[in-house]
Amino acid sequence: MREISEPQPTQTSEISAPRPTASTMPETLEKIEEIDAETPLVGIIMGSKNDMEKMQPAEKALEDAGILCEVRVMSAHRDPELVREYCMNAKMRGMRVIIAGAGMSAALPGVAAAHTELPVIGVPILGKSLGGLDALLSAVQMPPGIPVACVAIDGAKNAGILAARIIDC
Ligand code: RP5
Repeated sequence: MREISEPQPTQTSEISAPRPTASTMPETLEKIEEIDAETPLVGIIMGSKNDMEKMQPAEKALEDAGILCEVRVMSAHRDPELVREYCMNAKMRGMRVIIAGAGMSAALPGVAAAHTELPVIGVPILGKSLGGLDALLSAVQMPPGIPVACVAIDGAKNAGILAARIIDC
């Protein structure tokens, strides 16, 4: 019959206290926390600086919800390369949602959605003619597979609230 022996001591003498690694060093942790705290979760983009006032309620809604966002002007027609680059990098930068506002032939929400896997919320902006229907249809009539969630004409506030809800899910 085999005897049950006392558990053999392991080589504890060679095991020393864990050394601080990059991930446990207080100053590194501090830096990581700083980076996290400064990463915008929502990118608010718009086709013209003239859209700024109409898009402001989105920023305000996110601010009220305690969600960090960044605001950028870039036109799908005038700065296509910038839009492409911004949207392609958004997810990698830690963003969760893009809000895209534009008026007239509002290509920006759709072009944004074409270049990111993030949810894109389109805000059609009322222009000088057609009662904003031009922008509404441009944002809403997306081909299958490239979704844009579209709020009302000049509905930036709802876009901000919706983005906050998506992030809280
Ligand atoms: C769109 O054309 C912009 O989003 C803006 O709403 C509209 C007019 O642009 P601006 O002439 O005011 O720059 O691209």
